[in-house]
Amino acid sequence: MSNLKERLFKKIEAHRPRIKRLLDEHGETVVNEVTVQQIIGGMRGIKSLITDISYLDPYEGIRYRGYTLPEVFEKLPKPKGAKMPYVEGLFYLLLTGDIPTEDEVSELTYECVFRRQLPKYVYEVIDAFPNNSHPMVILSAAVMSMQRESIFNLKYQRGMDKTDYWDPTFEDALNLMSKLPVIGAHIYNKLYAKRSNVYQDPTLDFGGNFAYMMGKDLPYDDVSRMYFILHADHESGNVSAHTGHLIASSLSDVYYSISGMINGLAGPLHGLANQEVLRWIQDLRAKMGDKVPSEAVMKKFVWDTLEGGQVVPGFGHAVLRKTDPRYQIQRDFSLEHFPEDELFKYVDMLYKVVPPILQEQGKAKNPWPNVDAQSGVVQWQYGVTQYDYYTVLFSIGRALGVLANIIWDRALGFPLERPKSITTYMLEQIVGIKK
Ligand code: HAX
Repeated sequence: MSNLKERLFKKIEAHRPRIKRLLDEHGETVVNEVTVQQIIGGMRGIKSLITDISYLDPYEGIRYRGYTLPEVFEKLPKPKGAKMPYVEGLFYLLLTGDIPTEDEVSELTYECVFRRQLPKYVYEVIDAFPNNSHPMVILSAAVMSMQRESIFNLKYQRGMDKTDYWDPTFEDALNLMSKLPVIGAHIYNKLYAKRSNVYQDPTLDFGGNFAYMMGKDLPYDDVSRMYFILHADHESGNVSAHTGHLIASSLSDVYYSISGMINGLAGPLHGLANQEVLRWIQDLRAKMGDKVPSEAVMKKFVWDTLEGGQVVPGFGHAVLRKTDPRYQIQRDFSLEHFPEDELFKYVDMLYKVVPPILQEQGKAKNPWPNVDAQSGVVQWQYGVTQYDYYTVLFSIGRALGVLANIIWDRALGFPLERPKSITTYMLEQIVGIKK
């Protein structure tokens, strides 16, 4: 058993009695009351999911296993010469809650290199798609095609004790997580770079090998590490994380779950917003020619968007009530590496003009930018200008958190998810509306 798996097993054994005690001694304790607004309004704010992998505070932003993002970037081990940490180290942290040592990350990285090899049929599935398919469709289908590889599914069919479910799920998760960057890079090379027979570099880590397969020079390796780590988790209630968890709760394996997660992320109100931001800015850029717009022009562009009944992509959030720290970290990176870039100047001006406009309009509860407002600009700067592709990158990152959660779901024996629905008439009766 690997060091990581051994440590994880100890943590699981220590955690199981905590869940049992909560259920046995406090199963009937009321945590929340639910309002009509919450039932109709997408279940906002109802405390009804449990995860220890990350927690989102509306004002502070995300913490992974108790660590803020700056702490995560500072504390996790980094490859030689890199400024950003190993993605594998982040996965170790998400799974165990412990910051791994250099040796522990090396062992996991080594383990993942062996699992990176993509079966030939997956390349064929990807290659079979027409070149005008959206990359998220191809990604979802490629993951789905690998379901036959599931060790969990095989062992389940043969019969397995419930307490052992986490073990083959861990194996599936490590296999899928290692292969996702290879799938992502192959989709990029097929659709945009038109490069075939791209090899991997087994001496490189998750982020380094991804940059290598994308054909991008340094520091795109660090950009990739930063990007995957920033997008890894945002507690359990967001659409992608919740979809992954929900599907897995029926004991579907991680291939079904992550394919579903990808489909949820592909919506413009969620992960696709990073693509939408770039598309939206390019519309204005096309009108402006080479010039950066004045503040007055930018304000009009924002108002026109709102008055056209559209949302301003990259702004607002269902939970956050301040500037997203994931935005801030990418902004700081941009300020350090390309402060004079024209596209960055657009984004920077939006940071200035959008919040007061959303406040004046008075609808959005959070007028501040989220992660997606800034992430496309960073990719663009390093040559990934095909913005349809950005949500694929988000997916590779998000899978890390969702996979870690699914392993823990299995370890703690969380049951099939099944909330209760009622009819409109029943709700009217509850509040006393008479027909
Ligand atoms: N532009 C215009 N209107 C906005 C807005 C924005 N950026 N953000 C919120 N609103 C509007 C909502 O559409 C809603 O309008 P209606 O009452 O007419 O339905 C109203 O303000 C109240 O919404 P809210 O409670 O503040 O926000 P929600 O929790 O309902 O929605 C969203 C959160 C992220 C979906 C929303 O802010 C939005 O659509 N933002 C733009 C798209 C975007 O950037 N999505 C990515 C979010 C981060 C993420 O998940 N990344 O993956």
